[in-house]
Amino acid sequence: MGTLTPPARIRAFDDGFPYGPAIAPFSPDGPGAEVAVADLAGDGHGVILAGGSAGSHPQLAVVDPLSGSVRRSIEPVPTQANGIRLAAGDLDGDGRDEVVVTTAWGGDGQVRVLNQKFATVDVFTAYPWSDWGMNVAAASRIGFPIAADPRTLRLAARKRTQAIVAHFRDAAGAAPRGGFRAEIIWGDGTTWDGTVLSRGAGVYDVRSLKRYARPGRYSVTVTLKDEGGRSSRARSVALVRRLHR
Ligand SMILES: [Ca+2]
Repeated sequence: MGTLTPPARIRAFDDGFPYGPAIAPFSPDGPGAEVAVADLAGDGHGVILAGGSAGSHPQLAVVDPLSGSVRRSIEPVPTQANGIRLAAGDLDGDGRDEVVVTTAWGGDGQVRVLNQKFATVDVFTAYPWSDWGMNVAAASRIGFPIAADPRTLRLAARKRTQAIVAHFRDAAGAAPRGGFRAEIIWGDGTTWDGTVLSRGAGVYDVRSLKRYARPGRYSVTVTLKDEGGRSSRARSVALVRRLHR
């Protein structure tokens, strides 16, 4: 919860009780705060995001919820904006939250998607006009995240090879029984079920056999799903070279 008018103060609550310190994300003469929570690492631990609610040069501050300290602060939109609005959610399904930023009334009216390092990965206009300001929202995650780590596979064409196609790390920890299944879209028009190998402590490899007919660069999408409806998606790459005889 944050104060929209200055001075900016943020307070987290757990089941109705204050959790962690009262947070002052900006300087005392700064704006009020818009608030979002993002699990950037996909490990079940969120950070608090504070956005300047009004004024030019709006800041996006990343706050440690336990200490209340500002880990970093950036300016995610053009300086002439009049405050920003924030949301966070896992837009690409890899278990780690992206950050969505847009401008308040008087800004450029564009929606920006930032990755976990706060680099802009997408910019779009939601409405055919600018200056009006918007709020943004993203769907909430259900349950603990499963962080996906893609791999680069180096294979030879026309040769059947066994490969680990993706790693996954479940923030829920080790499952009591193997309830995961994996689907691999190979990028050459074929789809196959991968073998899920538990490495312990909630870490999984997905393995499969594959034979590509032709050399090239293929996008390999690996989706891990559990019985409870959670899922995570790794976008791996297969570099397939010509097989020399
Ligand atoms: Ca993501």
